[in-house]
Amino acid sequence: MSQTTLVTPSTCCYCGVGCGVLIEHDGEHIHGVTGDPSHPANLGRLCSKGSTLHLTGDLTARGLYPELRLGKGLARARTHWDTALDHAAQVFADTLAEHGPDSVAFYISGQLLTEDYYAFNKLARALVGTNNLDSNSRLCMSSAVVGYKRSFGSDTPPCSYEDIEQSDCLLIAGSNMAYAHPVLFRRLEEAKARRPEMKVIVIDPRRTDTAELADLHLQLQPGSDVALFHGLLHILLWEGWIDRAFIDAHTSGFDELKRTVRDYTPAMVADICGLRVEQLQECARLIGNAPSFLSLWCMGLNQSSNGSGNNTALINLHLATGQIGRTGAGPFSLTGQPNAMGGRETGSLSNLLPGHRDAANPEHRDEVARYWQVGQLPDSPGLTAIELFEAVRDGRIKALWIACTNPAQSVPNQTLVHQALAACPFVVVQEAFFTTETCRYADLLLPAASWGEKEGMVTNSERRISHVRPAVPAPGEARPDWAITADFARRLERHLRPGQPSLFDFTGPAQIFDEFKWLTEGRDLDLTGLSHAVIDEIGPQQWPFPTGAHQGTPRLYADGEFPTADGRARFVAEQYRAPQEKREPRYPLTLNTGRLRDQWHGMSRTGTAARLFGHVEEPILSLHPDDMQRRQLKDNALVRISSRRGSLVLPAKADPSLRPGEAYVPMHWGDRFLKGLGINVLTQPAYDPLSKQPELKLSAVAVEAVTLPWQFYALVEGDVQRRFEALRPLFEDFDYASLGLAGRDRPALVIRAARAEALGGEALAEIDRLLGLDSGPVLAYDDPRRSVGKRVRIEDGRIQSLRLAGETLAREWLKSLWLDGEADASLRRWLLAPLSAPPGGSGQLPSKTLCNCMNVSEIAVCEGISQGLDLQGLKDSLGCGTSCGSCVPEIKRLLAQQASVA
Ligand SMILES: Nc1nc2c(c(=O)[nH]1)N[C@H]1C(S)=C(S)[C@@H](COP(=O)(O)OP(=O)(O)OC[C@H]3O[C@@H](n4cnc5c(=O)[nH]c(N)nc54)[C@H](O)[C@@H]3O)O[C@H]1N2
Ligand SMILES: Nc1nc2c(c(=O)[nH]1)N[C@H]1C(S)=C(S)[C@@H](COP(=O)(O)OP(=O)(O)OC[C@H]3O[C@@H](n4cnc5c(=O)[nH]c(N)nc54)[C@H](O)[C@@H]3O)O[C@H]1N2
Ligand code: SF4
Ligand SMILES: [Mo]
Repeated sequence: MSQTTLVTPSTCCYCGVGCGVLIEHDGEHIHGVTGDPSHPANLGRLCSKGSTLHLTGDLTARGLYPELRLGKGLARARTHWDTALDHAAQVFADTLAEHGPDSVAFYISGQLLTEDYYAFNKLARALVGTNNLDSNSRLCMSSAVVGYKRSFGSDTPPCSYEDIEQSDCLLIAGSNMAYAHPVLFRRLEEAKARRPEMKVIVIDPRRTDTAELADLHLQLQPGSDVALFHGLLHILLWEGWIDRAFIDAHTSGFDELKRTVRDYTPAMVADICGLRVEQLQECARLIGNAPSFLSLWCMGLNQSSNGSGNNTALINLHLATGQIGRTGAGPFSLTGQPNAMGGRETGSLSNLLPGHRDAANPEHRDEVARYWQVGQLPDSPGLTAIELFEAVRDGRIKALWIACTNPAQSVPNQTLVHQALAACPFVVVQEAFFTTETCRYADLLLPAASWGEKEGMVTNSERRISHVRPAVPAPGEARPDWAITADFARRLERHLRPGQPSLFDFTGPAQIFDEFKWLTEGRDLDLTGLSHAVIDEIGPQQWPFPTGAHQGTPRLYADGEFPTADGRARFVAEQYRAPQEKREPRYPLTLNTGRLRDQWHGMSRTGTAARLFGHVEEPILSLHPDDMQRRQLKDNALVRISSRRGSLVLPAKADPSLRPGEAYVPMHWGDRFLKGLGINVLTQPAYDPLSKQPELKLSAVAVEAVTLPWQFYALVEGDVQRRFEALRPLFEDFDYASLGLAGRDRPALVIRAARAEALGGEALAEIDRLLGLDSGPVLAYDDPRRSVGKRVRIEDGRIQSLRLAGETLAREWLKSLWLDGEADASLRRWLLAPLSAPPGGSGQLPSKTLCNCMNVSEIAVCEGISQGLDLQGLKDSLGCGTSCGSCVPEIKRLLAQQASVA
């Protein structure tokens, strides 16, 4: 292996900001990742996730070889690619022959590259002849797609990141950018520091780190955004803060909308939204008087049974004020996944076709069919994500192909999803990490190359296309997604189109992109001037970029021309509808779910980097302090949270950033990391009637204390993935069990669990064996009368693993001894004494790592603050916040709290 460091410029595989990264490697392994200073999205910055990408490649979690199960109930066995794909082609061909094209479905992902998407699209629509091709973007962006199309006539977000820096008034609705788009948030923080007169409005039922930056935070009742936006328009009209000339020249439908919003009086809207009339007036004043007004939004608006209405109601504000097509102005939907936009471009939702076309439009179908040289494309509507899993459960779908997404964690109403996957006759899963919940159900499991190993294009939130480049070979026999798909398609062609020339003679991503791009010719997103080579030469570019162009397009609609039939943008008058589930006596709280700063979705990747658990280590259910008190709950008490669909046991914590009556839980814990099918066992599948996007942000729930006196805690260093797989099944018998990692240089698996009664001796012995606590240098203490026991393995003067059973008062103390590499006399004394509490008392709370880059704990920051240090002082003395900056909002929040206490 060569010792020289090679550098490959590529793109981060997490969020839709689309940061450029420089991958440092030796041709075999990736050693480091830094921000690419020349990439226009991030100009060298990275967040806590991007900068730790090189720590996430644990090979023991990766898929290396295809695995095939030859009958339900049997185990999967390793197989060859040829056998795997021939078998899949045979099963698909048989199913299609017997049950027709709509008996199979493809469920894909916003994390695929443009070329991967294109291959799947052609496979489903041109070869199989079904529109049953949907993606996890249904859970994510489909309301934004509907919103843009209804208002503008096409799915064309008009803005650029620079507009965020240049705007005079920025409205951020249902987006926690500080966690979910951190590098953009850094750019916003810096712009606001440079131009303090810039106003920021945040609309979110929680006081997030994003809201901390706001001049005005509207902490509205969840699900009431349509009423709020109509109420704001009502005030703008009343005050005359609208742009009549723009409305007359460039829009249609204003009179109808005016009639609609007439009813949305400030008093009524304040009541629906749980806000004060003055707050509405202040918000309207900021918008109505701003030279430029930009809005950003994300899942708080999209993941709603009013998702498309939320989008159009917000866009209405821009059209009414003429705030579009200018610097610092416009409605700017933030995309979540790295290539959510590419999915829209290639038509990867069941109702779309490549090139921003519609599957329901016969002309569009003809255009694509002609280009692909197939007779026709299917005209029956395809299933959308929620409908798709219902159809799988009902037996209508008999073969399901899943790629680059983990529906057995991320789709609402998990009970149904797990039933569906278990019942489906043939499930193919194309995955980079074989650890996910969905992989368990695969009859055929195919190893996919992943970030750092594969090549193609991605489009970020600002329509900018970047080249994702490989640095190292994929491990084992893992292959790029486009190649797997095309190889399968060619084998299926032998059954369906024998003797005809292949539709899938792809030679590589560059050639696939060139084939795809001509489907965008002359359309809003025209990419025909781009290619892999062009991007390599002139850097990432924003579409449209037609043939002959020399640079991309930063802003659209400057001329007030919109891609509708009459060239005018449309006001959409959609009434406010109350959310699908309401609080009621049996379910008196509403549950909101969302992201943590350092985790990504189902944690298949981030969950392999121990340090990313430092910020939040457990799936905490947050409740308003009043709701905790009403239930007489103390912090970290275990509670049962139930919805109409299922229930889970979780530790609860008071969180004053919530409104009373609301619960919040991070979305990341699925059945692997948390016993009980994960967070989405609770959430509801109800969806928006137009976008079919489910209401993941609002479910009615009940929370009650549970008594689970027999507690369990274990920590074991090394070989974490294998131990994880072996230990996880043994915790099915617990009422609560969460697994995660801890540490930095020496990762450990950490298990917290609880039951009503003591676990049997044999089961405990089996756990001890897997923890390496059954023999060797292990100190043990047991008190069988109380069913309490402790085990610590000490090697080379350090704790190597430990287990507490019965009660766990000493767990944080022991964890800190392990972290510090200490095994001193006090530990030995404690171990051999009946006392369970650690020396110095039992009140120690878990200490979280605020700054991941510099490894600075919350305790250290709080101590610094109490010594009088300000942000700069903390940076200088502790180093926190000096690298990626992701922790800065939280440090500011702690400083503000201290100031308000003082
Ligand atoms: N760290 C991290 N970053 C990510 C991801 C990740 O997994 N981890 N995932 C990426 C993806 S795919 C996506 S889609 C984005 C999501 O990015 P965001 O949408 O910003 O993230 P969320 O935390 O899902 O939700 C945003 C906010 O919506 C608020 N909200 C809930 N209900 C309502 C409501 O009724 N009205 C309003 N106005 N707000 C409401 C929530 O309180 C929450 O603060 O993040 C991307 N970035
Ligand atoms: N309760 C609740 N649920 C939610 C949300 C919420 O806010 N609340 N948000 C929703 C949203 S917005 C989204 S986008 C979804 C995300 O939900 P998912 O799509 O299920 O999320 P991921 O865990 O990112 O799944 C991507 C999978 O692809 C695998 N993978 C990574 N790279 C590659 C690759 O190159 N090729 C292949 N084939 N596989 C790869 C990863 O290991 C991972 O298992 O979750 C949704 N679910
Ligand atoms: S903001 Fe963070 S997660 Fe998003 S692309 Fe940039 S480095 Fe990656
Ligand atoms: Mo998303």
